[in-house]
Amino acid sequence: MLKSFLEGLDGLTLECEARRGQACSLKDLEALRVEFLGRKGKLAGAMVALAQMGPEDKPAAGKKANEVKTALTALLESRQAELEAESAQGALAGFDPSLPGRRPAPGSLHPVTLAMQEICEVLTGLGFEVVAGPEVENDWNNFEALNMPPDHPARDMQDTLYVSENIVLRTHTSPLQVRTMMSRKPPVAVIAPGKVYRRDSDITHTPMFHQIEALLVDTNVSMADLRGTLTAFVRQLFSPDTKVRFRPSFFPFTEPSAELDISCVLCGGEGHVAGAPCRVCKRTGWVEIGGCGMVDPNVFRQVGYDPETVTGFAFGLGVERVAMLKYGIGDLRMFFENDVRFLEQFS
Ligand code: 2U9
Repeated sequence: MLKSFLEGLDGLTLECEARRGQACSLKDLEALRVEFLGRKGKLAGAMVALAQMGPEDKPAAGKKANEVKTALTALLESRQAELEAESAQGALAGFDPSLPGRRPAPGSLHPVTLAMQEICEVLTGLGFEVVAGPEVENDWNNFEALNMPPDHPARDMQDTLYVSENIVLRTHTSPLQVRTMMSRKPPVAVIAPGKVYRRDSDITHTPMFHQIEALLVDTNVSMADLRGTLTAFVRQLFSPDTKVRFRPSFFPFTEPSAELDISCVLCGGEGHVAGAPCRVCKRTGWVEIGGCGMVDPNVFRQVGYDPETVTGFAFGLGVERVAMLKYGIGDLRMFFENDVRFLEQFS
């Protein structure tokens, strides 16, 4: 009786060993576990026989039954581990976790943005406050308030991008200073950076470009203040020995007006580099970076400021122009082509 009992138990182990490999899913394996180790399973059946044995056979039979239970459990558990490993590998088919990760290419700021930021930093350091506003403007803010009456040539359809009869894409950032003066009393010290639009397109002009303009209004503001402010500004923006030159000019919104030149950023005003003519200033020693002047009394009258009480200066810079000089870029079109080989040099 004992012998056949023990042989039967060994048979269970052998059968389980043979069949565990056929379990191809965790569900199959669970069915196998129930068949061998479940409450009504094969091992449980053997235990019923064990209960009926005589006291002389029970110890050996019990010991064997326990060993077989342990063996069956181990066989089924090891198969479970195999199945789980297989399914994990299946989900990751084609994935090699030892490969290095893909690093996303880091972006960088556009050189025009960089120049704009640097200009704003210097001017806010000198006490100016940044103002912003709409790129779609009404006729009054863009022209009329700035001493450009309806028959002014700048209003020509040839030069300005019209949205409707009285609405334009701002042709300069000056309407921002108009808005500022309409909503505040003097003193005012603001800078207006932003995109502007003109009906112009060739190698040196784009329909959209960036300007930054400054306006200072207070009692007793003079042209000497303008010149001193601009000198401090360009010395911080370019280099400490940069010189400033005013050339007489005309703008409707300033009187007197001047073109603003600085000593050449490449040759330092010498006009030549290592004996050769300077390619940046064409031997003149000077480069133009913008314009400036004293605010025209007509502009003050339009915004409700008293030109007998206050005076003011204003200046304007083309940001693409500043960026070309600062970073040594020879062609305006580079800014708009967005060639990654160009852009990544500014990271
Ligand atoms: C108000 C009054 C006066 C702003 C000024 C310029 C001269 C100027 C150019 C620089 C290069 C335009 O981008 S550019 O082509 N700007 O020459 N801008 S004075 O004068 C103002 C502005 C606002 C109320």
